[in-house]
Amino acid sequence: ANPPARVVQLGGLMPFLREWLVERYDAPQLADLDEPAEIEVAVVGGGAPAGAAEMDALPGLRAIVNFGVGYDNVDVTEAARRGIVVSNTPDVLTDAVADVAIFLAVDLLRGLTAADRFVRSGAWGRGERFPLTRDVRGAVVGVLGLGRIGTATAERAEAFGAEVHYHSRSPKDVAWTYHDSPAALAAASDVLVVLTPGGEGTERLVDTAVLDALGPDGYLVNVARGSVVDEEALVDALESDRIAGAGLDVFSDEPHVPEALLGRDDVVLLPHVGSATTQTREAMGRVVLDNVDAFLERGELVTPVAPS
Ligand code: 8YV
Repeated sequence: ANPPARVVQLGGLMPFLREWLVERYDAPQLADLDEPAEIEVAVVGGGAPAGAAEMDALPGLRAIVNFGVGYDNVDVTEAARRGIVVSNTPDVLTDAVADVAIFLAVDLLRGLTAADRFVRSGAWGRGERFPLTRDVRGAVVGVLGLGRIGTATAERAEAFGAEVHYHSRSPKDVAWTYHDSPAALAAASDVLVVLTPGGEGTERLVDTAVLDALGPDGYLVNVARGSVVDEEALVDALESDRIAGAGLDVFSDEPHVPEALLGRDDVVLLPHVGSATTQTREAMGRVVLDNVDAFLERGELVTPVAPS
């Protein structure tokens, strides 16, 4: 008989990663697990929760390997308390996510996907005119959270001739303009791009006050986590024309998108595709495997997250 599996799969992993995990480690799904006590490593996908309940179900667990750079689905504090280490997939998805962030910023300013809808509706053919939009050059792009993806987004914004402002917990050694609060950043921004991690420290960081500071000519982009934006406040600000529009790749309760947003022409809605290219997802999968290998071989993770 084969030795019992030491690796388990939690949540929705992509088919190629499932196959790799089965081939290499004979890793079952949590539901199909015979000997939970033998499991040392849990590979978590699709933002599936990994909290006290999952840790209780796997008494021998020593490492949680998360597919995704964001790990707000993992209870890192509880893991640390139990001596369980956690890894994520940084760096390999930075460009892909920053591409979507800048795409949404440019799209909102230039109305491109709205213009596509305009053509498809037959309006252009009937002789209607699409309204004028706004230059990207000279616009202020405000980056909320100047980490890896925030920095890559700021560099892209500069390449478009936009002016970059930012807010982070502390000022960084960069030439861009720092603001000491999200509201101050929003007040200075034409497009506010949310790029903070999700989780407790950032929950509803973008609230009514921040949206009102952004103002009737300001746009919001969120490619981080739905939890960072107060979604009800956002819908309210859009419905009362207190902000100009929003580009959203993430939502509070995915895949549920607030009904009130679906019919609006001033919003661009994406199904959480920031990292969703073949190359990037494969690279993320490779980082996951490297972490599992390194942990099983020498008890170390390649890309550990700092315990909170
Ligand atoms: C993933 C993401 O789609 O990396 C992240 O934090 O949000 C995306 O790349 C997500 O983690 C679900 O697997």
